[in-house]
Amino acid sequence: SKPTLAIVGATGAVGTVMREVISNRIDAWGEIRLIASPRSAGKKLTIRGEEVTVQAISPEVFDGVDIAHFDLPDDVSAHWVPIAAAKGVVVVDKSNAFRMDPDVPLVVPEANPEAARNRPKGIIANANCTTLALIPTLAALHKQFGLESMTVASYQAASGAGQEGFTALYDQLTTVVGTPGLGSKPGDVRAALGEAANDTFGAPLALNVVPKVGGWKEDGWTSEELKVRNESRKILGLPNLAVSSTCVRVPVIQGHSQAVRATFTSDVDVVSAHKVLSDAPGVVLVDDPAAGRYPMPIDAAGTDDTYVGRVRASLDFPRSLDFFVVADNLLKGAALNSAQIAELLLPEFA
Ligand code: 11C
Repeated sequence: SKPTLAIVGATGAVGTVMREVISNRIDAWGEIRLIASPRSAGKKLTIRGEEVTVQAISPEVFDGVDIAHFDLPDDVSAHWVPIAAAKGVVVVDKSNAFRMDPDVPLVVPEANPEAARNRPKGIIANANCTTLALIPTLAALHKQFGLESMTVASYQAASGAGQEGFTALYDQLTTVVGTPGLGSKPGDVRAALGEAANDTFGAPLALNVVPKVGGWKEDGWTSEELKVRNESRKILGLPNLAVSSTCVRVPVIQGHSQAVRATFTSDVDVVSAHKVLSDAPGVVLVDDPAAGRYPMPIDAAGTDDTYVGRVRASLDFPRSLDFFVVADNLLKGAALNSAQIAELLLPEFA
């Protein structure tokens, strides 16, 4: 019989996309349970065209479940994931709670699918959405040219902060559009939007960019910047990869973009890089600037692939390429990658 699947955190921004992704991919699953906090229990949500009643999270709700997708806040995942895993459930967890645990593989199917088989704790972690946008491109280039270091600047969408994120951006945009002339004097946008506009992103996002994503960590780095560094190292199996990352929130709804300079151990040129990227799984090369073709979030949003373009040989850095990547932060950046991980496990349940 087909394996039983659970979606934990089924009601959030990623949970909603998760239900769509599962509904639209191969129908490999028997029963699908939707699980959320007691607050959402009893709600009816649609998956595979059928209404399913949301169940409150409890140890018993995992009885008979084969694979569970978790999308919960870090501390809530840290509590519930081991409870599900102790019941023999294979957990695919999207939080940050287990990503750097040496006994938990951090899997991106385009880069390290084999890692999913070795999971001593019964847990597989799903990477951060910013890391995930980079990995299919980096993995392909690394295989061919040997990645040595990278410098990254991100342009991250509001929906990285969940439902609250894009609601806040739409609200702020509505206000600034109704107040013509804003954005040319210090403080005028802040005054129009009020103190509450700092709540979601730390500063207003409409007509602005905010060079802070995540929480503050040691020495001025943010959690998001450290995730890009640590997770890329782990997924690519390059513990000493030199990484410098600056993460920035921009007034985009869906789709995280990144400007990257990557340095390799071998010589690299644009023609060979184009060839590698054209053949890379999960990567679409969009690189015809003269025709106005380069990757952008308005074209990537709602799609499964990661996009790369603006590939240039760095002028002042040997063995280096500059390029621009974009991926939907809720799809490849979250729900889709988890769904792909779960599909890797299917032969074990055949
Ligand atoms: C953002 N990347 O765009 C974050 C959200 O570690 O999974 C996801 C945080 C994480 O705000």
